[in-house]
Amino acid sequence: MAKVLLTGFEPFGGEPVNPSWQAVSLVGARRDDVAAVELPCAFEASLPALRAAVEEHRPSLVVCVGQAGGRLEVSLERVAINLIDARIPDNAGAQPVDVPVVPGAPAAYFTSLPVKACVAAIRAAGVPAAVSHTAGTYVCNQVFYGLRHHFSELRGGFVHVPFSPEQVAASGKPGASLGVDRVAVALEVLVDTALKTTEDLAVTGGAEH
Ligand code: PCA
Repeated sequence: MAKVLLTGFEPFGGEPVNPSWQAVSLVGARRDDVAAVELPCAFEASLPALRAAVEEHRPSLVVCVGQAGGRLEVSLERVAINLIDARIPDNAGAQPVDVPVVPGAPAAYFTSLPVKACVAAIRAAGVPAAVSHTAGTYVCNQVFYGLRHHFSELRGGFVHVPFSPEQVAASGKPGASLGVDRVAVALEVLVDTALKTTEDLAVTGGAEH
């Protein structure tokens, strides 16, 4: 049985691919201890799909991964908020605005990944990475919040990844990108670091804005 569950998302927003799933599936193919599952980019279906994956694979560590176009680095998300405010419709056509992920539940949860140690290890492997303090208000934040609310006993968190160079090239506009192979390296380093780190590093990862 796999002890690590990695999830990526299906393409959304008009993109033909989603680098989160491309990288996650590479890691899943390389490692016996990792199960790779693709989640739908749809508010109604995403958390049931996550639940099914957790029940099937019974992991002790869950890392959900999503695309964050425009980001410069692999972003280790620190906070999930109990809010959905969709800027664009999801893949099922739903566009909820200002509704909670879980009615009556706490405003936010923190990741239980050692994000500072993971950032340091990913950078040491030659891939740009940083701590992020917002996972947005779309399906990724919903999945991150649901993971921490429904599976709080599991070690888990969320990682956003930049567009791939192929996506930026196809857009015909300048923009930040990171190759899917580099993202896959970062995810492997992250998994190894999370599995062996019980206490996070006390180094700064904060931001003024
Ligand atoms: N990124 C979106 C949803 C799916 C994905 O890969 C987000 O950041 O919410």
